[in-house]
Amino acid sequence: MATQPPAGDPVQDAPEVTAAPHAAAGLPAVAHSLRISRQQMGLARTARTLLKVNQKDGFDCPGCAWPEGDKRHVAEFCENGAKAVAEEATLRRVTPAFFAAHPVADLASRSGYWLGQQGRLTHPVYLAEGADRYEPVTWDQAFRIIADELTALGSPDEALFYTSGRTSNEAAFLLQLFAREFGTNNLPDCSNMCHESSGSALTETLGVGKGSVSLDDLHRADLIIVAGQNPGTNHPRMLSALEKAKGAGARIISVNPLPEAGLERFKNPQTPQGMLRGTALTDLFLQIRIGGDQALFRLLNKLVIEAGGAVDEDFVRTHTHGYEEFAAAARAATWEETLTATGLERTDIERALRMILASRRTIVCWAMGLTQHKHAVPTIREIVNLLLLRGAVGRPGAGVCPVRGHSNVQGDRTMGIFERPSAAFLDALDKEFGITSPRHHGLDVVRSIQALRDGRAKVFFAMGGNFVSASPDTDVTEAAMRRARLTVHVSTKLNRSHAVTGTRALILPTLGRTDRDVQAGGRQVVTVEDSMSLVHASRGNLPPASPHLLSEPAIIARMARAVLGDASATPWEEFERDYAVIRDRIARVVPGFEDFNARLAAHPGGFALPHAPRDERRFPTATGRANFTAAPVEYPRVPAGRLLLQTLRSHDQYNTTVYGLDDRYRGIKGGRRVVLVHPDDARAQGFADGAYADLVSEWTDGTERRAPGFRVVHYPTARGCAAAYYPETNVLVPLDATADISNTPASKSVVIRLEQSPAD
Ligand SMILES: Nc1nc2c(c(=O)[nH]1)N[C@H]1C(S)=C(S)[C@@H](COP(=O)(O)OP(=O)(O)OC[C@H]3O[C@@H](n4cnc5c(=O)[nH]c(N)nc54)[C@H](O)[C@@H]3O)O[C@H]1N2
Ligand SMILES: Nc1nc2c(c(=O)[nH]1)N[C@H]1C(S)=C(S)[C@@H](COP(=O)(O)OP(=O)(O)OC[C@H]3O[C@@H](n4cnc5c(=O)[nH]c(N)nc54)[C@H](O)[C@@H]3O)O[C@H]1N2
Ligand SMILES: [Mo]
Repeated sequence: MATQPPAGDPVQDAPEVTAAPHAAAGLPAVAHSLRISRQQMGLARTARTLLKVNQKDGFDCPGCAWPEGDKRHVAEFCENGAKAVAEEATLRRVTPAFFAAHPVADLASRSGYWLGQQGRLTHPVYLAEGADRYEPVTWDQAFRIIADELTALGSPDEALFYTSGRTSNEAAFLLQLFAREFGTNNLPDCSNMCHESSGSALTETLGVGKGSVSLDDLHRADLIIVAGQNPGTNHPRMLSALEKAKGAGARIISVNPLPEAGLERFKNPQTPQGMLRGTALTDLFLQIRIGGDQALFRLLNKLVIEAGGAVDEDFVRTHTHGYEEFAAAARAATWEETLTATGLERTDIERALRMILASRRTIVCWAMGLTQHKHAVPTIREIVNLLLLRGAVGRPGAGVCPVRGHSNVQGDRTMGIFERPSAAFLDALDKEFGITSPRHHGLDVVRSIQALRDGRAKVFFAMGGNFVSASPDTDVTEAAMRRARLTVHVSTKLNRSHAVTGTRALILPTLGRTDRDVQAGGRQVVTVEDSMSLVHASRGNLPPASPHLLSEPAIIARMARAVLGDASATPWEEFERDYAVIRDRIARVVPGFEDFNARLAAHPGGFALPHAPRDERRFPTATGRANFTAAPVEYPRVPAGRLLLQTLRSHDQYNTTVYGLDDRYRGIKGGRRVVLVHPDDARAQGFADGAYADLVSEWTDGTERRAPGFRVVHYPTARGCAAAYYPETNVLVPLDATADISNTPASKSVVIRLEQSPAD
């Protein structure tokens, strides 16, 4: 069951550790991003590309989903945005000659870092049954292969159509239309592993599964709680917003098992004084135990209720449902249990309470630190409870702010990439296209893997992403993928999913965000939706990485014609010719997109989608009001001698794409196989700093999983907790370890023990 470090891979993983800095960004960030950009694309292309990131006539940064704001800096980019751009705009190429020289078995022995470093894919390639390597194939042949396999299936539900969150609105809309016309709702996406818990919790309680604040709200807030998020690395531009809010008097609480450099102090590279001194961001750091957040917020809610006059009674009476039941549950919370669950000091929680009571405009931001736990959904609902108590939803400067990951992950959902679509959405789609979409729900990521494993799914198609590396339980997932009859990846770069294939496999190379997209109808733009529901255009300006690339909409349109043939009345050819035609259809199907093309032209900076709770304090839930909820408090119980492992991102990666081997903000250099453990916990288990350990996860069914050879780093994380990078540690996350309700892999709470590494 062990995933060994790859053999024959020249990339050496030899981590060194220095003291972690206490500030993020500043000069080192600028220097680092320029170095990586120059290595990948040379100086002229670096200048030309970076100047267009997030400008109104440029392309949307392929990095994170943080919004741009209206007054853009000349270079509205951050270090990690620049790295994401360089990764895509690289001058390196993966050509047919590369595939001739590297059989699939060779690719499978390489690290993800090595694969990504080879450059942009240039030609469609095919791995025939029994062949040992990919060979070039024409586009027509590729679509014929897909059509043959799809039409041979016993049921459309034996096909899976995965989407990663870089896909544009236009491509996403076409993909879900194609899947439903073909006859399945099997549309798993990266959201299933990401903010699904947020969507589940918010839809039930507020009626809309998205954040309720704008950038302007953030600037106006007087208290911002950042829980389970590391913006310094993953949403660096958010630090500018926090800095601005601070400048206007806001206070910031960060809730995290790790002291994250970006949240401590931010050196704004856009201002001279920021470069020198920086701004201290966090006023109160609650160093919580992994998984303790629901208990923390439950107790805070009890204290708010008991504080007298702190509950916004008018709001509660007029707009909410379920207060009494919730208040009774909250009153039952105890200090004792909360201190055990959180590992916090009483005085810290009392300070947090005072800051909450002193604030009229409170925003809570969160990301994967809250969503990837067994009890993630009730945890996020507990945050909603707090905001409802304070009437802090649908008021300027206040609300919920789940900070999304991929740059268009939110838009893909809006476009219907969802395995459990609403009846209203399907009705609108059917009416517009004269089709009959299946009404039964499809499979999410975890259920897709189970279906492949059990032989119930046979064709796997991915619109971007790196499914086998991003998914939990690597060995199980890879074995499942190898059972497929056909695997198809629409990709920009090589990754491990291309080396772990079904009986037959295709790699279809596509345009990225930075590439110019010209179709028969002229130069095209695509659109994306950011984390704050702003929709705007994105235009690539670089010559495509190869003349053989097709755009994502073109690939779907041609696949649809090959598969559906004359049976389809959908104008796939017109869609490929001119994406404005796709937008006209989106306008008629998706609420909030009326007059899509006209509004896009009128608002180059983007337009905001409606959000009933934010705009009019209307809550389209089952009760017609905002719902208080009162789930029992849960937190992970860790047996003696074990640690709770969270799997997270280093500063030099974008999900499964590794840019480099450093994690500058945590003082790690030259390697990724590290495990961060509190010095007292490490010593108690006999591990000196620098010792090597195997990480062994223990699952409730008695099974164990092993990731060998991690350097132990004594690190000031919360007691009883550990941290190591994903995807190297995905092998430890059991497929069945998922969040209740959302089914998101619980990759932030894995019970492990450290074992002496034989190599040590
Ligand atoms: N440069 C870069 N940018 C990215 C990405 C990337 O890989 N690289 N990925 C993108 C994507 S898809 C996403 S979803 C986002 C991810 O953005 P983040 O959620 O910031 O990413 P993680 O590295 O998973 O960090 C999780 C944070 O939660 C904390 N945490 C872990 N467990 C707990 C807990 O139980 N309670 C609390 N309170 N905190 C906890 C961790 O210490 C860490 O600070 O970033 C997006 N942006
Ligand atoms: N253990 C653990 N597992 C996790 C997480 C965790 O925190 N811990 N986080 C989870 C989260 S939040 C997420 S979002 C998922 C990410 O899961 P994915 O979205 O599947 O993974 P990525 O690494 O973002 O995908 C990278 C690949 O996308 C392709 N690509 C890049 N740009 C484009 C494009 O424009 N078009 C197309 N077609 N392809 C493109 C490239 O080929 C690249 O290799 O991983 C999840 N897995
Ligand atoms: Mo994500």
